[in-house]
Amino acid sequence: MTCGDCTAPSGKNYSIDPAVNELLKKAEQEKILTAWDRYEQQRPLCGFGELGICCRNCLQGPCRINPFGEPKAGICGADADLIVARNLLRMVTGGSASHTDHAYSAIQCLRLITEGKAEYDLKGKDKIASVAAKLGITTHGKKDAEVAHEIAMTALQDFGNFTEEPMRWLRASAPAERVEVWKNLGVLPRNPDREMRTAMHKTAMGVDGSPLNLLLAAVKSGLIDGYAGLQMGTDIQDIIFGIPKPAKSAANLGVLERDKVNIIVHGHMPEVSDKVVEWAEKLEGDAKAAGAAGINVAGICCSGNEVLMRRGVPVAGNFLSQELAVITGAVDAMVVDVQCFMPSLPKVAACYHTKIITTQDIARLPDAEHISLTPENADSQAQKIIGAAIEAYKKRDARRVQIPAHKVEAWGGFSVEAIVGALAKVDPKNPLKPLVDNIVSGAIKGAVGVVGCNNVKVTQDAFHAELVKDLLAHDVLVVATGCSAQGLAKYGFLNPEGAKQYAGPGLLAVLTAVGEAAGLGGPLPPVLHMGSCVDNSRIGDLLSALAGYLKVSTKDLPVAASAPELQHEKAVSIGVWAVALGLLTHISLPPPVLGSSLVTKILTNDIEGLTGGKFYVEADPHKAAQGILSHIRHKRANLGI
Ligand code: BF8
Ligand code: SF4
Repeated sequence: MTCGDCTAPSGKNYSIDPAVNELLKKAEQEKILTAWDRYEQQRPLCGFGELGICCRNCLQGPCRINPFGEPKAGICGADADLIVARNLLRMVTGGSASHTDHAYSAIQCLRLITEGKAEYDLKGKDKIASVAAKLGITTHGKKDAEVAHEIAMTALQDFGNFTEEPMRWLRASAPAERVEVWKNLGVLPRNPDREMRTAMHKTAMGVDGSPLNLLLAAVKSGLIDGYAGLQMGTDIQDIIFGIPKPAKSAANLGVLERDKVNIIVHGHMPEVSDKVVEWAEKLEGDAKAAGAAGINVAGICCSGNEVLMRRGVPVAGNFLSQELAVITGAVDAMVVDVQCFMPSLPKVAACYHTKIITTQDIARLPDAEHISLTPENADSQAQKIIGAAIEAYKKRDARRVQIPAHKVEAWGGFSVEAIVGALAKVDPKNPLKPLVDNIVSGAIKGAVGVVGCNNVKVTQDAFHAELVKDLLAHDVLVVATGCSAQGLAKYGFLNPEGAKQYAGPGLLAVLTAVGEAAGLGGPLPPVLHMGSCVDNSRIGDLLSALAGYLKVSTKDLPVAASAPELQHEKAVSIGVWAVALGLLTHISLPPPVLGSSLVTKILTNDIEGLTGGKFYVEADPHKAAQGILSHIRHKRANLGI
């Protein structure tokens, strides 16, 4: 691939991140296209696609529905409601498939470790015990590896389940009250693979013609996402790589270092990112021999979150920063695994010395180097990756390096275990009591999980930051994951100073009391970084624990979720799971459903009568904050607090 065949980009400000805006100017000077430029080229986007009223499910089509007149049905007679519902089910199932396949890789890795065939240790001994306990696996007299093997096989049994019994992992993880609600709706998934196959079957030409039935199947796909994707993924990854603990690090492109070999880990699988970090430490000497001061690993997207959470590795940026990281000219290798890396990367990298390295056989990029990394060969392949990065470093052109001077202290590692551990310093016998007491007293009004992506349709990070500012100022505790957490990190929401800057007085007092009791010497950050997108299960676990303590349903808690800048179909699946848990789930960009008033009404209104949750679409961050606050007040009033 050659560089320089791009047309000049527009150079507008598309982000509130000063590092990104600085590098967009460099991209313009160097005539390199980014996602923002390609977005401009795509506009106007297809209205049928945006509304969800295009169907390509058979070869008689594609068929389109005219929202203003005729035709009102496709060739087979499918109307807008049916087409939108079918498309949504495929989208949610697509997201669930991504998360489930990710979790499946982790499960296989765990199985191979326990069979002595994989080049990883078991670092999360405490997690082995807690996961075994919830699954009803006895541990007495057994070695950790034996119990971990039973855990892996139990997970795999869910994927081999041919009975009508619902998934064991779901029943072991979700609150009993929720399981009953989902059972009554007929949406409890049995074998996740079987349900996803059925979802594809249901949506084929000439099968399910009921929009309502299809939407219930979408809820089932959301539950697959929640329990076969997120929950299994997090539980198993914690067993292999350890339960995260709070750790201080830094965020934004200023974490790149001019005199070191810079390696970016990007994607989602800690099997890759954790190994790269391990071998980067071990092979520092090779980098020094090549004239560098050492090796600096930084993360983008959820791979970055995984190694921030467990190893304190700095975050270079979130989804929309990935091309800009290459454009610094300082990245020697970008190592990707699965999900959320742009196919544009080799083209951008062709303008520099940067090596794009793919590692998973399901995810190849033409013009990238492929170093296939599996559980069985992880050590040797990780060494090859580091070697390739060092070789690339030797070709770096120092004149083209521009590392923005933006770097902000950021804390990660707030697993549920870590949060409960910090609270236990205040009340060792009853750790949740201090949190609940402060919610009851009104010092903390409620909690919101702010999650999800960047989306080129909205200014990068702006919605995350503005929404969170308003919530914190009104004494709402914020937890974050995914690219949202990485975005918030850049503006100081993830460090103790941010508590003083952003938190309302009630929230600040609690953050200070807990932070000091936990030995941090100051307040906790006002936004607690709970991890990657699969780690949204940690938010689910926290909600389950709070609901259990208060003896109420998760739907009754003064909490909400928001994915302000969602882009990936995974984010839609997570949103459906959150709605199934009973949460008000805010989004600023609607998924392609507006072509059906029936589907839109069910998702934003009627479903509340079934699960207690619903989607809330609001494109203005301050109005969204008001809407969420009024929901929290309403839930508090219902609880009599
Ligand atoms: O799984 S937040 S852009 S990186 S999809 Fe992708 Fe969205 Fe980022 Fe993590 Ni999640
Ligand atoms: Fe058209 Fe029906 Fe075929 Fe879809 S399934 S493309 S609506 S004929």
